[in-house]
Amino acid sequence: MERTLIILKPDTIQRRLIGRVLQRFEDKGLVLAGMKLMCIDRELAQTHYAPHEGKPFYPGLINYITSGPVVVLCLQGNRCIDIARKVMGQTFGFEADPGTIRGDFGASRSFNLVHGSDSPESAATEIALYFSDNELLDYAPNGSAWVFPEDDA
Ligand code: 3AN
Repeated sequence: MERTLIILKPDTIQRRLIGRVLQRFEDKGLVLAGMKLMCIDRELAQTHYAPHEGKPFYPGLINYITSGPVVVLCLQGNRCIDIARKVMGQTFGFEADPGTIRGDFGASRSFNLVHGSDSPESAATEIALYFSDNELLDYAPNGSAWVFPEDDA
């Protein structure tokens, strides 16, 4: 089973969209392995976004992600990294397709509601940044065999 790191960013929390955004991932059948409400300090934000350091939007990105509480999720399921990114939609709300989180709730370049890991390598690094092993649960909810059949790994 693959895992990915999702962040419901400060705009999702301030706009009271936590439930509706989380519902998109649950509807798809992805399983919650971990979840916490927290504030990201500047040091953690700089570590997380180190690959973007030096880009013009980097200072704004750090200010945005540290501007208020976030909800951090670890989701689990076959192909969940790619699935979660499709559920999220393209980076900018004004380009994202309707039916995606960013397409349905976002309209800007900078406030894009959610973060999702973009590869198995970044998922492993990012999950370790936000969760210790004992905060992650490995379980199969009733019905998950109907979402992730054994012969479909
Ligand atoms: P994604 O989150 O879709 O993987 P990336 O990895 O290209 O997007 O960018 C990481 C984050 O940086 C985005 N989520 C977005 O918040 C921000 N970002 C990327 N490009 C821009 C930009 N041109 N202007 C403002 N913010 C940007």
